[in-house]
Parts: sequence; structure tokens; C-alpha cells
Amino acid sequence: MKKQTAMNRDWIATARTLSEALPYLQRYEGAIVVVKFGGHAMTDAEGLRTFARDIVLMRQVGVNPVIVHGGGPMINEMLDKLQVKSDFVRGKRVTDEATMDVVEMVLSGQVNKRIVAAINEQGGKGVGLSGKDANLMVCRQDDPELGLVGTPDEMDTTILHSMFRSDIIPVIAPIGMGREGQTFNVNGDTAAGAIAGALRADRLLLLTDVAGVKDGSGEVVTALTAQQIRDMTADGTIAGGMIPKTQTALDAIERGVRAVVILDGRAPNAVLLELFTEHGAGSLIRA
Ligand code: X2W
Repeated sequence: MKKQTAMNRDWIATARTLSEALPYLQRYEGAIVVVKFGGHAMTDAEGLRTFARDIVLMRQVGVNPVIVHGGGPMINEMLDKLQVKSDFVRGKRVTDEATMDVVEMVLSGQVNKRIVAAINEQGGKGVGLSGKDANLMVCRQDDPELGLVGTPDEMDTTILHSMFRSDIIPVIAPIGMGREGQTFNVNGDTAAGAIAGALRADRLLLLTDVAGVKDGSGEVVTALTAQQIRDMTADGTIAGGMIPKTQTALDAIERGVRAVVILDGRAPNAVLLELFTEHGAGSLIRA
């Protein structure tokens, strides 16, 4: 009897959660939400399943989700196996032709297909592509010192809009094409920011392995303006690995993305918590 009561309470809470989500569901109807799924946020099979389920739910309630994934740790693992040495300069992988082959194989062949499969397993229609497909992300060379690392230069999002109309969830590997047919390795955050900017997305969610932007005392700041980010960077509060993320956020906002959220993608249902509850998650940055 006791057990029954506990179960009833559980279902009541579930129903209440759904009911309270209504204003959020209405707000995001038709919205474009770009989700950067970083390699460090990809934990285990269960984590991937939950992530895929959340994305399929988003699509089900009328949101247009776009996944841009990373896979740095998976690339490192494969390079190690193949005994190809790899260095990072200012957070970007120095990429020669041999490294580029491995990067493309791992990102487009392995990580991308794993995410697509997880989405399809949950009843969604995931389709994998990279920035090379349909001229989505044409790049120029970044710093020549980095070799085949690209900076997004010209975006064509026509393919993504066709996918939205067909109820397809695009899953994008951060690889771009040069004007002379070269293949470029693009940092995952940079690619996500460029795609979100070109789509003028309503939200860019950067899923990583930290809880958000922290203030001087180590507390996560839940809401920030672009100016606060600039000030906290100038005084050294924002440092290290957070800089490329906040820089991506500032660039995306400048290009017309309404808000960027930096959040811990390892937390259960991080995406739903952020979009469909009052609680929110991580740090929300807007103009
Ligand atoms: C990255 C692309 C993958 C990536 C790399 O080669 O590791 C550059 O550094 P995460 O998991 O988001 O870090 N590209 C140029 O960004 O993965």
C-alpha cells in the first residue's frame, strides 16, 4: 500500500512538470536551437541515450534542433593508436594531412554516426553531414602555423532549412571545405557558433564538462551580458579553456544569435532543464 502511494506521488509530479512546461513549449515552438555536443560531454552509452532522447523530444514539440558535435578525446585516442603525434596551439590542433585524414575519419565516420544512430533509436530522424556537404561551411585557412585548420568564411544554411521542413535533425561534424577543395579541421565550438550565427538561432547551447562561467569566488553566474563577459575576461576571471567558449558566445551574439548558454552536458537531461523549466542550467549570455 505504501509503495502504491509513493508511485502515485511520482506520477503526479511528472504530470505537474509537464503542465508547468507549457509556457516554455509555447515559447520555443518553431525556434532554432543549435546544440554543441562536445567530446568531453559525451560520457557513456547511457549519457548518449539520454541526450538523444532530449533532442528527439525537442523536435517532437516543434523545436528545430541542430547538433554540432566535437570529438577531441576520440581523435586523440585514434591518433595514439595509429602513433601519429599531435600538438595543440592556443587550443587548436596542429593539423597536417595525415592528421586531417584521422580527424575526418573519427568525426564524420565514427562520432557523427554514433549520434545519428542514438537519435534514430529514439524515434527521431537524424541525418549526419559535415560542413563540406552542400557548401554548408566554406573555410579559409586559420593561422598557417596550424596547417589544415579552418576558419568558417562563408555559410550556406539552405540544406538545414530543407531538413527542418522534412522533420530531420541535422547532426554536423565540424569539418569544412576550402575554396581549392582542401579539407579543413574546425574547432567544434567555432563551427557551432558559425552555424548558429548563420541560422540566427534562438539559442546556442554549448554542452561541456563544466557547470558554466564562474565568478571570482568560483560560483557559477547564471546570467551575463556580453559586456560582463568582456570585463571578466579583461580582469582574468574568465581564463584558460573557458575563453574559446565565451569568445564563441560573443561572436554568435554579434551575428544575431539571441542567447548562448554554457552548461554541463554530463548532467542528466541538461538540455530539457535549460529549455523547458524555470530553473535553467549553466550560464546564459545575451547582448
Ligand atoms: C578539433 C575538432 C574536434 C573538437 C580537434 O581536432 O580536436 C581543432 O582543434 P571537442 O570535443 O569539441 O573539443 N579541431 C582545430 O573541437 O572537439
